[in-house]
Amino acid sequence: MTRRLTMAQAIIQFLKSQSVARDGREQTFFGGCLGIFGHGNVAGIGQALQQNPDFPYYLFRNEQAMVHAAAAFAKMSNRLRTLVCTSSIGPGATNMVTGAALATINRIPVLLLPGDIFARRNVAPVLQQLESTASQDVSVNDCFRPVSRYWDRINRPEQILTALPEAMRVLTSPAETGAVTLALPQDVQTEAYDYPEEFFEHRVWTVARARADSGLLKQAAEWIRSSQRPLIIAGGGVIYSEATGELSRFASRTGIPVAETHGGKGSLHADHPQSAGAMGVTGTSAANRLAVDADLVIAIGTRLSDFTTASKTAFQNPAVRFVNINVAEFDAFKHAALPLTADALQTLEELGSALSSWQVPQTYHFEIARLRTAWDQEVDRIYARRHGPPLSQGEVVGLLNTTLEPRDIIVNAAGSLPGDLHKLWRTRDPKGYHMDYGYSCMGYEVAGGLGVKMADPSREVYVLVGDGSYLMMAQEIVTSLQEKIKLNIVLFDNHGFSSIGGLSRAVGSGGFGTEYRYREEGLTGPVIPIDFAANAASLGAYAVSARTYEQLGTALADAKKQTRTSVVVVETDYNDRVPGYHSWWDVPVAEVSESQAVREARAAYIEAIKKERYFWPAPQEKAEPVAAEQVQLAKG
Ligand SMILES: Cc1ncc(C[n+]2csc(CCOP(=O)(O)OP(=O)(O)O)c2C)c(N)n1
Ligand SMILES: [Mg+2]
Repeated sequence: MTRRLTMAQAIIQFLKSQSVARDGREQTFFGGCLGIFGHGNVAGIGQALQQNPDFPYYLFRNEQAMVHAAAAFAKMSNRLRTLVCTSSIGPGATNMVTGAALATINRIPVLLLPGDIFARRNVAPVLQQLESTASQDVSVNDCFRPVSRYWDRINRPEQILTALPEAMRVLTSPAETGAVTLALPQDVQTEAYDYPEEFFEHRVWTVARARADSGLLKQAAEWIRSSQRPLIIAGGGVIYSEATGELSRFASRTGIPVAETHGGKGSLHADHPQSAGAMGVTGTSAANRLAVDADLVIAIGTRLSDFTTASKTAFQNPAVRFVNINVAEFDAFKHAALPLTADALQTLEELGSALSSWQVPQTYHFEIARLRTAWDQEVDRIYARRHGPPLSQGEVVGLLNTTLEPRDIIVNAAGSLPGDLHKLWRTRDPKGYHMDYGYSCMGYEVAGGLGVKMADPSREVYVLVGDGSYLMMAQEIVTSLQEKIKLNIVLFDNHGFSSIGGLSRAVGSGGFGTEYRYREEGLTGPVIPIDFAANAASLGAYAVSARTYEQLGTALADAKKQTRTSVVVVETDYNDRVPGYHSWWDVPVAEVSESQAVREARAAYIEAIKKERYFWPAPQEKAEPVAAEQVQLAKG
């Protein structure tokens, strides 16, 4: 039995039939398709989508934004669901490259279907075609290769019979997932083929919970038992694996403190006695103090990026060892760790049983409690500041944290907010803190908020966005109005790049080129006044500005009552920032310079870099050499 469909129709038909299951819970994998049509997809995928109204199509404003929305949707769904993105050829396609990189770096599944140049070739060069003098097998879609976990070009309609199952394998693999790109030549999309009926049958992809090697698990338990100052680092994998409850019990029972990466923030409730808060460059005083002397680090579901390891300076105990629990072997082996290549939930359960009633030493217990109290007081201090106007970003974060409901979600990505939120946000739900800090991509915020709300319309979504990010990509406000998907947007207007301005000052460059000012002898003129509320209102959003703490409280309450997307603009102080707490980030400073400030920054840099470490395997016992006659026997 076969069905005669165009290649594009067959793709949509196939995608509709795919489900995933974990722990026996099954759900449809694709929630629909986001897209912008052009000549490269309108007659192929566009026609197929029109013919399949049960596979919803959402018209977006910018292709990069649609990939961000798809990634946010998938992240919110713990990677058990995602969205498809369709674009035309040329600029529509390359606009998606940034989104693909974000998804792949964050290990989040998205399926991208850029249109491609004719497979038939006779009419080349077609509109928007990149001509190569060396090959006719190159198009702009080759740009997706390094940022995709699976990449393919479909030059014949029957190729999807083998390409789509591969795409699904990668998308649903916790270890391999990321962007999957299938480049679809414009002519092939419309070609018909007799597809076997079996291809369209309902198919369930099981997301397995891999178990660790029993010998390594035993060894890990021994390492934990013999440790005096263990520390858990919880990454995004804890949340994706739905291991937060198990982690909470594990931490309570053993007393091991837990520090969180951006991806792992929310793994523990902020009030949990073992919660040390944020880890690394944007970490808390508690977590970073515990990291310095830790003798054993149990890194769960984290890539151990430079922000987490403070550029490899966070762990200074000469005897520190690592146990890494990760579904991806690549991550499990980082820092010469004892690798438990396995699912977080499964492994925590097994480790918990292996440790039975073991607990951290009493003195360590008290130290954790003391550090936690000191950090809590610091957060209270920052929340209670009444600075300005313009307000300090820290007190605005405080007002939001005390105003929002525990299940509300904040969405953010770039600027000075990620650092402040990582430190200061008291998370009360595993999905409450949605941050892209793998790619830290300006412009993710509004589009990402849309994806989060699409994944769970029952929750309030707060998009926190800097003025720089807003100016880069806020147009999906229109999409949110079109789809009646309400976002609560809070725009922090500090007239430029406070984050990079601060960094520029730290490297001796005095904030050069980081403020939004008119050109007058350089970019040093008056601040460019931008009426963000008018801008948002012109798109159709409910928009209001606030300058004082009280005005902001009222504005947030008003905005919440609206049924359509709202934008609350609050002016914040460019120069007032939350400090760092015992941490460092490696940003190399010019080795030679005419500027005294740069030379001083370079001298400090040379000192700081000395703390960066390499990690080598823990000393291993030598195996007994096998006697010569035994070798002979074995060969015999
Ligand atoms: C797409 C992109 N371009 C550039 C950067 C580098 N960058 C990081 S933060 C930042 C400034 C962000 O400005 P804003 O959103 O106003 O936040 P603020 O720093 O003022 O808090 C820049 C340019 C980035 N992260 N992403
Ligand atoms: Mg700014």
